[in-house]
Amino acid sequence: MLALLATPAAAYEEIAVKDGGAVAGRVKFAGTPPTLEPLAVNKNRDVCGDRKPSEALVVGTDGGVRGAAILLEGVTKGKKPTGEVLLDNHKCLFVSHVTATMVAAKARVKNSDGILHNTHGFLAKATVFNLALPNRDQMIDITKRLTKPGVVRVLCDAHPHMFAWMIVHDSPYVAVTDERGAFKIDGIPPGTYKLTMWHEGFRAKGVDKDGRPTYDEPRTISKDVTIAPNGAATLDFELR
Ligand SMILES: [Cu+2]
Repeated sequence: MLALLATPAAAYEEIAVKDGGAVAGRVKFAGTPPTLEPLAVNKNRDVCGDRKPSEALVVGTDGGVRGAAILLEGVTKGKKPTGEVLLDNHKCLFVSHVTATMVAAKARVKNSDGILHNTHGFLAKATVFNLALPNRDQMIDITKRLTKPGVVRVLCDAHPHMFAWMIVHDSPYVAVTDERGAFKIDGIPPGTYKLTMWHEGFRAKGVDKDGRPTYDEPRTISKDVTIAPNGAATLDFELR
């Protein structure tokens, strides 16, 4: 999975996409999802509270899975990236728990709390960013740190219950499912592609030496999708 997402990419080229199409769908949980134990807070309980929910698996309306990433693979020429990622330390959780961007697209980390958070991103074992944010409303731009595609695991060095994921893709054709499990990617040059769903993994395995909760490995499911000129493809994924 990591190898798949970390394949060195040809430099992405922005073009005016002619007759672009879209793909949309949902990620749903099949069967009864496990109930995840809340996570104990190790310090700053006056601000954070004693426990926080685990966001490793969030199943909402009609079985929709929030926080799955959807990556359209192999697009080397396409639309201009839009939007930006703002990863906020908010009430002692990372908001959003899963974010997605592309290499060198605008991304920032923020602290909305009045306590120290230390946002530490890893690509495999290498540190991508390591940012102490002691002050409320402090913000640091990490755009230039996002030089390689891959799945960045984000931890807070101060609070073991805090973890998140930042998906750095090699093109802007990436999305994260909403609370309904829905996603949409548009402006796609017509063609046939692989569409990959990534989910972080959610079966609780225990805690590591720092008291950080551990879950099973992230999962991926890939499907082929054909985008017709001005077409709208639909593709669903099932997590179990
Ligand atoms: Cu923290």
